[in-house]
Amino acid sequence: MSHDNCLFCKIASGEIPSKKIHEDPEFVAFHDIRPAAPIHVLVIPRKHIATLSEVTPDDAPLLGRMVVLVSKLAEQLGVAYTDGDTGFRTVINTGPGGGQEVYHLHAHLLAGPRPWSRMG
Ligand code: DGP
Repeated sequence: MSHDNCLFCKIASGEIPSKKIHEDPEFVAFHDIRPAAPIHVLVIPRKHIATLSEVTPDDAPLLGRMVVLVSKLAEQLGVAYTDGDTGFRTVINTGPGGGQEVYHLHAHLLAGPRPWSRMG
């Protein structure tokens, strides 16, 4: 499950510290160390999947639950879309062409008053 020398596997296992806001048997969510927005959380599966380009149909239920978790966390953080100007952005960078830096699948959850420094 865990890949040697994968930063986010080590964060998921607790070997490397992070500011976690959620943990369950399948997923971990923690604050991005280099926030691009007032709220910037990363949601990762514990399963090591390097990029979105290598997911298979077998991963569909896991990815579905991951997106539902992003929505639930947005609600907990007080940024769910209800009405007016509320809401958040979800980003999955894939490969060098997509600006991916860490090769363990992760969804960025970004929110808060603009302007944002990156991804904006
Ligand atoms: P991406 O470019 O999509 O691969 O985003 C990787 C993000 O991971 C980037 O926004 C910075 C964040 N990051 C990198 N190293 C660490 C770390 O050690 N801890 C935490 N919390 N975030 C990290």
